Amino acid sequence: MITVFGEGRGFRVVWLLEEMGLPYKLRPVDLLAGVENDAEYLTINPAGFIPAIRDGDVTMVESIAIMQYLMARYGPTPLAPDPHDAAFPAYQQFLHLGEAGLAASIYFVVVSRNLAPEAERDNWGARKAMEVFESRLGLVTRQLARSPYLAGDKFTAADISVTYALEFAQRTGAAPLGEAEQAYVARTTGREAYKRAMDVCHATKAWADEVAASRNSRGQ
Ligand SMILES: N[C@@H](CCC(=O)N[C@@H](CS)C(=O)NCC(=O)O)C(=O)O
Repeated sequence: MITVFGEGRGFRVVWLLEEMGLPYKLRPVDLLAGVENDAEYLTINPAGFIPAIRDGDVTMVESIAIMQYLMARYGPTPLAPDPHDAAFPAYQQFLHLGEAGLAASIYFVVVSRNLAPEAERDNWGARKAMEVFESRLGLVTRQLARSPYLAGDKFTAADISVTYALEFAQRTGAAPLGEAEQAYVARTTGREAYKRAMDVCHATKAWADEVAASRNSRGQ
């Protein structure tokens, strides 16, 4: 049985597992309560960040690497086009851009704005991270003008990777999405596997519901 530790970017892993129909369990990790108090999780990932997985005697971190591991070990799956498929280069590029270009940069914008001491919130690093996010988002926008999904006509794990980053940006209010990105997110999150993943990821669901309720109360 595969165990996924933590939500956050662990949502990508849970969504992928739902798409692939693989059995798993989610073991919550509460970073806000202080990972230093979660001795069991620190034996899984001594660096203390989430997500991680345990699969038999395999332990791994890094959400994109975990997705690649699961697709390679339990595939083949249409979520990962064959390297000889014309969709493969764009798939590979956006799979990684979703984390390295989008989620990693917007994460530091958000933690700077919300968690840094007041005097350090507006800082060069956070502004640069915002620029990086926006320039990479431009590549997503350009691709969506060509095809409904990032690797072409078919949904792949690259869409899981990028959708996570776009939803994070949108929910935190760090970067509002344009019309094309909003339509894209509606398309990817309309999938049954996404909905099942949301039912499993209680913290993510509670956060999404809270954001939606607060926007509704402000008439947005
Ligand atoms: N590149 C990593 C990023 C992991 C990451 O930064 N996770 C966040 C939550 S989603 C976290 O644990 N932050 C706390 C920390 O880094 O100490 C991945 O894709 O898994």
